Amino acid sequence: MSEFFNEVPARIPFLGPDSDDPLGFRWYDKDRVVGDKTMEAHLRMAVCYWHSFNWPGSDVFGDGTFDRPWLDAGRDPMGAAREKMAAAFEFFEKLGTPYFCFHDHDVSPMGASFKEETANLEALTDEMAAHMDRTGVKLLWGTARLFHHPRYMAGAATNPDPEVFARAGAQVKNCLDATHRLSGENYVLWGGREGYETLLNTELGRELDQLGRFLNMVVEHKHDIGFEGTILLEPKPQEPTKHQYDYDSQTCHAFLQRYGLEEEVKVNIEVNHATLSGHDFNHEVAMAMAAGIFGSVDANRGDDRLGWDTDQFPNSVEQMSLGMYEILRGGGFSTGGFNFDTKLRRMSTRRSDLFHAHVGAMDTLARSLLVAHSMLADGALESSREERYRGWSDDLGRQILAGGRTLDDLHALVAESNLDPAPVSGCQEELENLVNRYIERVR
Ligand code: XUL
Ligand code: CO
Repeated sequence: MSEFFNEVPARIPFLGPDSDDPLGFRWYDKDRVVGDKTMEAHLRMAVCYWHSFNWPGSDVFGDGTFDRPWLDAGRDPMGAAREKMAAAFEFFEKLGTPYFCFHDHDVSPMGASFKEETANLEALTDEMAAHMDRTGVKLLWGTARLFHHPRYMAGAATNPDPEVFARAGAQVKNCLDATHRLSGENYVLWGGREGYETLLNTELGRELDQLGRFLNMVVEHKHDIGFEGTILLEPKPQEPTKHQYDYDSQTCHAFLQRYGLEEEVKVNIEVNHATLSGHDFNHEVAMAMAAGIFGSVDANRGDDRLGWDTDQFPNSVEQMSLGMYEILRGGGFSTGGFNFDTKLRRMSTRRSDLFHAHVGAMDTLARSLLVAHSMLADGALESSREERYRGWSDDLGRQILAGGRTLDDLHALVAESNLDPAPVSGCQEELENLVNRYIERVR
């Protein structure tokens, strides 16, 4: 079989931190045991089909710049889809990520009718299954593209027209069935157009009810077909829609509770979406962990001065170590993992640039795992955090939380003993220095 990435060796090797080889891993040593698991099992990394194979490098001002022959105009859609699939699996195998993720229409042409769309996906799902068997690469999650076709311009589940809702439901059934057939470990819903542009034409409460019903139908179907993966919402505050309902982890949690889904659905947190919502990545992870809805991560980064989703490859060990710390502290991934929802810059036009980008990103996550694991194992942050909240284990704290004290009680207590607790340092700079020490010393 002719190779697409023929300038890259059959497998990216692990060469260690002193290596200068740009196509060797310096930190990602998949079999290295960190705590109770290998790096591969901790990180569960996935390549995304869409930006890496189904995006030509276009932007709103210009055409595609990348060498992706299967995206050329005039190609037979099924033939082009097969060529793309062969290149994608060659890439996954050479890179050595255990997983990939896809949208229905990344792998399968839309066709002229719904019947054709369904048949295309069924045929290409069988072919994906064969590639997966051959290479051992697994599916982290599937998702339906409910935001691309003009019919979804005013939303899919939140559309004012129930026929659009029905079309979206049928599309999700196809994609969830395909994900199940491929033993996908999760199914994701990113509501890119589940929101509004202007309140002047929008019934916000009604749209939320529609979205709640849609998600319940997805969960009902999951149980009907025996899909055991996790259903995940992917929070994002805006872009493409001005306001999106799945704003951030905390908003998603309230939504899930309101529609009775908090035990059924978790979140797929994307780093760049976190920053767009005005939060740090580690905040989003910690909030989801606290609510019991942490599921998976779309690993990428934004740009400090650009207010949109730049989807760059993660390269900050500090940012990812802080997020990783919250993930490990909460017990790590179960069905989730790190999916590289990442785009090359438009000028990165060599075929090998896709490898350089992923190798750097995988090394960033591997090194961050080592940093986070040793910070947690040494307990340095945990012991000062425990000390900070120590009062809550004493009588007063326990009684307050158990509901055994009223405001009258507190008034009497404070008046009686003239309670006037002294402020205690939060030691923030000392703790920040401690994190930097771990980053400097990791090996
Ligand atoms: C968009 C985004 C999507 C989802 C899948 O910002 O992150 O790629 O991850 O639909
Ligand atoms: Co994403």
